[in-house]
Amino acid sequence: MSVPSKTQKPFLQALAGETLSPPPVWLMRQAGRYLPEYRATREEAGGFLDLCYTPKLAVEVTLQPLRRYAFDAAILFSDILVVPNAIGRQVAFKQGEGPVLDPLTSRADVEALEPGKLRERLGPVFETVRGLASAIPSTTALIGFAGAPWTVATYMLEGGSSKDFSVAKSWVYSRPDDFAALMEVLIGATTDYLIAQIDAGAEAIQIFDTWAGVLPETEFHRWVIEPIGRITRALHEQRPGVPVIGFPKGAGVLYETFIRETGVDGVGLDASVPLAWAAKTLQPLCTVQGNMDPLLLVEGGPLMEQAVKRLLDTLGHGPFIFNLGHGIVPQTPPENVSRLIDLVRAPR
Ligand code: 1CP
Repeated sequence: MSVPSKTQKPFLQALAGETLSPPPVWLMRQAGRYLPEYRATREEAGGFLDLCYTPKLAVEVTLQPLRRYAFDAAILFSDILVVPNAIGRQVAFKQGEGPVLDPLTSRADVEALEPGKLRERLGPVFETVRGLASAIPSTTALIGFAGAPWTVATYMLEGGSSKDFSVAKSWVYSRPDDFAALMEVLIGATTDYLIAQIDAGAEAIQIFDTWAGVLPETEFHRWVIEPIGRITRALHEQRPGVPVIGFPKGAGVLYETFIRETGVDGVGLDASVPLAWAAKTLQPLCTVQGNMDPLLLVEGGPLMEQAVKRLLDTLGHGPFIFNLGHGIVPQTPPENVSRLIDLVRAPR
């Protein structure tokens, strides 16, 4: 039996620069709390990290949305915070709250990180990827992912979610050498982690820089563009042919420089990016992915229909992957997701 070639997978064709009609579609956080079957499996797992570290259950929740909807891609079920956990930090997810980490407070804490342990400790994640590679439909692509160093660093320094990123920014501005040391560790660990996901069967990589938009221009270059550029170049050199999508959420006009300087194959647009500008300025540079507001998916109805039409009219004439501008929110009615896919796939 022949291995399915890339040409059978619309998601990979779009990332290779092809214009497809209809465009491929998947949704960030397509597995998650809006699905009752996810809530049941999560209950069975106990904690959220137990779910991420139990391959059988992680494979199951990755496949759940694919049973309901014919998405063109599956994304490994895990979290960006397994990396800090694997290099020696405590990470906990309390039901209904965000993540909680023991914050790094000193250079000694940075020097005590254990990037050499990552591959062994994240063995269950690679086993999940291997399980998925053999379980997903032949036209569905498998996406591996990691958080970008800046976004992961914010959680490690703040000890969890943040409103103003004051602790992380105080490291950036007043302890630049300590911050640079932390970022070096994260750049190396993230590259290593993504290579291992590719070797386990991931066919494309997405790098989530959720908090990219809180940095001023100078720091955006240094701590968003440079690290993601280094990771992307390392992946392209060491595992050629595997496309990389960058998602520098909130980057605004810096999206253009981000694409030019990182060399990503695709870029995830957040919901605030103007579509005509994206079509003219960004789409000639790489494949664009996005960017419907996740709250319009909660709303459904004519407002969602108009948004889908506008996206297809504006970005559908070039390399494009339909997605949201950020992850699906828990209050999303599952039937609105079916309707969305029908609208994206309707003959035009
Ligand atoms: O069941 C639960 O209560 C946990 C909710 C949840 C889920 C479903 C968390 C906790 N993480 C995830 C899975 C997840 N996280 C995936 C895989 C599933 C999929 O996409 O289908 C991915 C790609 C992520 C990535 C992630 N985790 C990001 C980057 C993307 C984004 O949404 O911005 C970030 C910032 C995180 C941290 C995190 N993990 C969980 C939460 C609630 C958060 C956000 C905390 C915050 O807002 O600061």
